[in-house]
Amino acid sequence: MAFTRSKLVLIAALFMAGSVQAAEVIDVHRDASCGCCKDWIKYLEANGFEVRDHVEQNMSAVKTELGVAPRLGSCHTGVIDGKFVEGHVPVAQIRELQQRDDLVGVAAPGMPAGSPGMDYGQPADAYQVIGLTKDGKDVVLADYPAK
Ligand SMILES: [Cu+2]
Repeated sequence: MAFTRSKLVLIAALFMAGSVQAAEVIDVHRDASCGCCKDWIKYLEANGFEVRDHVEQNMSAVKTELGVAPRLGSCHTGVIDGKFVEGHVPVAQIRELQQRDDLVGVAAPGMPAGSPGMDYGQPADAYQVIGLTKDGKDVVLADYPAK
């Protein structure tokens, strides 16, 4: 009896550990008509995220509420672990954001061609991925060259 119960607990623990890994949730706020926003969502899903999609009437109000500095603005705004992910940010910098306590958000300002969800086979723009610190400073997390 005791053996059976501990076995069940072990199985439950393994199952929960597996499902936590498989379903890392990110909220994404976007305009209804935004095509590249949907392509970024597909990119996240292909990388193992569970996306909660929120169609918004007023994205600029959403960005203000989430603390996205206007200079960092793009189309959609994601939220993970209570921090913002603005625009077409690659997964590597979403991971870095999650690991850094000094950052409140990360952004790929504008809509750079060649960034995830903006890659339609055209020449890629050079772009930077910027972290926003708790005290309001921009730090460059990545520098992608033009291609
Ligand atoms: Cu976009």
